[in-house]
Amino acid sequence: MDTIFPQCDARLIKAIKDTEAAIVIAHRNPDGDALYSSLAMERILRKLGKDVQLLNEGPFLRDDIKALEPRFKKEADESFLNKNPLVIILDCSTPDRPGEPFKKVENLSRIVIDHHSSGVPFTEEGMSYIVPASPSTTMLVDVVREALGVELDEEMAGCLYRGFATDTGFYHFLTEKNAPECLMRVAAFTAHGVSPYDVYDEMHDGRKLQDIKDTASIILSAGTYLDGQLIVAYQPETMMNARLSDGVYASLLETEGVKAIVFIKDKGDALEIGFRSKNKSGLDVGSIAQSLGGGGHSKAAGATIKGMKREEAQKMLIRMIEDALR
Ligand SMILES: [Mn+2]
Repeated sequence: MDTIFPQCDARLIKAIKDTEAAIVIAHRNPDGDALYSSLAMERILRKLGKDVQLLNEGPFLRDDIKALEPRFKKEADESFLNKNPLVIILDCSTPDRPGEPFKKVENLSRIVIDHHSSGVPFTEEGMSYIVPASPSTTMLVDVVREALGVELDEEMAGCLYRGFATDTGFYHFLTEKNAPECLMRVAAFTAHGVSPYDVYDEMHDGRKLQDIKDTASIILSAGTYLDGQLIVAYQPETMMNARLSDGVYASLLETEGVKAIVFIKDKGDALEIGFRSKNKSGLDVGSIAQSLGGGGHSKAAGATIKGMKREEAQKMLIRMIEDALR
């Protein structure tokens, strides 16, 4: 059978088996896939009897991940570094993505497990497992788990499922190509006690009414461009909640005739740009984001723009989408 998951390099598996201690880092400003792939990897390593330290720069902005913050350190302990740990980097396409915590452990040997389409493998040959066809990093962690011969358990399955659910928008972004193998893995997670229904509620309920009103006000002020093919939304500096994006994208992408959404978030000293495109738009927003120094996937990506006013940035972004649609 054709597989979207190529075999893991034996050198990567050996590096994990041979080490006594490991540091696990995912990208800063983490989402569910970053954090839950870290937690799943921790569980796998502990089952193998390894010492583990989890690092993440944060911030832990979204309501659904805030509770996980205490499990992550901002910096590796000196005493832990003396154990010469293997550094396992998850869900990061470039060496700047893990942020501050990575600086102190840059000289240690490392492996990279990631599913972003842009980026560079920033490790030695045979020490990365990069599969852009995978809908989440947790799916790749599950492949590594298998290669290591570690049995699934309920906690691991819960983490692996949550990262998958986050990055697929609860199955929305799966295709006929990646669904068969991923859903087989999801079947195993549910057989180990994961309830998709409960996880959906856990990850969506409990939002503040003000956040939902803020989402509505961003949608109200959104404008259409390029004959309705593009919608640009704007989040002013006064609204800092990162949880608003999902709702904004989900609603605006349902607009008739739309091919892409550009979401500009004013962070005061910088503009954070989010891109989404429709599956059948033929638009690769990942490469647009990459040309701005960011990255991501072909249908979902992001970049940060500094030293530009909103109006100026917006004009440039509209032009970039227009060129890409041509
Ligand atoms: Mn991811």
